[in-house]
Amino acid sequence: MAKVFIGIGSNLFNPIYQVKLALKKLRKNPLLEGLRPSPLYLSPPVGSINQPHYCNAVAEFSTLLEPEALLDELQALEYEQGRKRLTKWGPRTLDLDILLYEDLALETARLTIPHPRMFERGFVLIPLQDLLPSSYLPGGQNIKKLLKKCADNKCVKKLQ
Ligand code: A4P
Ligand code: MG
Repeated sequence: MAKVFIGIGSNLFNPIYQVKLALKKLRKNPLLEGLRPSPLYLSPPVGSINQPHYCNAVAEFSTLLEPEALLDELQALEYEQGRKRLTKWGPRTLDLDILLYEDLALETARLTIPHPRMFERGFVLIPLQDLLPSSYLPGGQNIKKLLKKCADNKCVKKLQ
C-alpha cells in the first residue's frame, strides 16, 4: 500500500459543500483506505486571476493504485462534481491534486509528484501540518521551515 496525500480545493458553487462532498466520496471509495482529512480552510486565491476565495483541505489515505490510475480516479471525481477546465489556475468546483505519493519523485506527461507548487503554498502546507504534527514530510522537508518562506501563509482561516 502506498501512503498518499492529496490537496482539495474549490471556489465555485458552495466551496465548503463541494469539499465536504468530495471527502465523503473519497471515504466511500473502496480503492482508497483509511482516509484522514485535515480541517477545512478558507484562503484568498493565489495567482493572478481575479476569482472567489477558496475552501482548501488535505487528505491522507492508503492505496494500491499506481499514481496514474489514482489520477484517473481523482479526475473522475472532479468531473462528477461539475469540474470544467476553462482557464489554467481559474475558478473550479473541485480540484484534486496528488501532493505526495510515498517519497516518490515522478515526472511524466500527465503527472509531477511531489506537486511542484505545494512547497510554496500556505493553503497546502497548513492543513498538511495538521495531519503531520511532527512537521516532517515523507521526503524529509520540514513544514515549519517551508511555511516561513511562504508569502501567503498568514492568509488561511480555519473553519469550525
Ligand atoms: N498534473 C500534473 N501533476 C499533477 C499532480 N501531482 N496532481 C496534471 C494532479 N494533477 C497533476 O491540472 C492540469 C493537469 O495537471 C492535469 O490534467 C494533470 O494531468 P488541472 O487540475 O486541470 O488544472 P489546474 O488545477 O488549473 O492546474 P494545477 O497545476 O493543478 O493548478 P494548481 O497549481 O493546483 O493551482 N488559490 C487558493 N487559495 N487555493 C487553491 O486551491 N488552486 C489553484 C490551482 C490556484 N490558486 C489557488 C488554488
Ligand atoms: Mg489540479
